[in-house]
Amino acid sequence: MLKRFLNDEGGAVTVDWTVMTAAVAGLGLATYGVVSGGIGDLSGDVSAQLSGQSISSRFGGAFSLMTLVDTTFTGGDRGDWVGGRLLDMGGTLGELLALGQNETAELPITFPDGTSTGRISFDLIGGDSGDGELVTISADGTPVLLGTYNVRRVTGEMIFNMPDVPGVTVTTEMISENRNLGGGGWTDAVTRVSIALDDPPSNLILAARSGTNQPVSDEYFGIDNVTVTAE
Ligand SMILES: [Ca+2]
Ligand SMILES: [Ca+2]
Ligand SMILES: [Ca+2]
Repeated sequence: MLKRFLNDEGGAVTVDWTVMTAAVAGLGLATYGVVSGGIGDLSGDVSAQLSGQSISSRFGGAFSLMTLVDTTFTGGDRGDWVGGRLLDMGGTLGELLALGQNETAELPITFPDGTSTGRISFDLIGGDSGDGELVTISADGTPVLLGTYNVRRVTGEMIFNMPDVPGVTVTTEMISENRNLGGGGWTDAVTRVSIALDDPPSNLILAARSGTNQPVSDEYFGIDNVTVTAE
């Protein structure tokens, strides 16, 4: 019986086709009936989300904290700093940007639109046998921090003076003093410097100038662990 059915090539294909297409069409209608409510609901949600979306033309309010610079001079990476010299002082000082006799190093900074506060932080190192020389930190040419380093003081410390500059707040925190941290055999001093700028300009040049008067093998000022953030 099966053999005869398999060998039988007769029959009305149109009847089978009509029944099958009717079944498929019916299934499609049934499926639409089940999901149409959900799809309509979802497309309504998407429409509401898209039409309610606004795009800000300013960064203002679009960011709360943005890191612009994070430089440790590791592996000889000086970031955007211009001037000075990359040296590995060994010890716990390691790689830093050193300023020798009357050298200046500059960091160009770009603050995004909408920055209400710019924060610049770095370690300032008084290295080796400094004997009362001055280091000057400036923002766009205006001195914001003056420091002296004198290894011959009993404490081997740095002493700071902050000029009164409107919109600029400078704080210093002593990290280490009167200990040899690297470089020559003399003791060194490390101070964490933090500079807060209210409504900073879009482009600002941070500069550090060393007033040392002997080679870097004797004395230097150093910069390390630089971060700049925008809020
Ligand atoms: Ca370093
Ligand atoms: Ca030293
Ligand atoms: Ca000197």
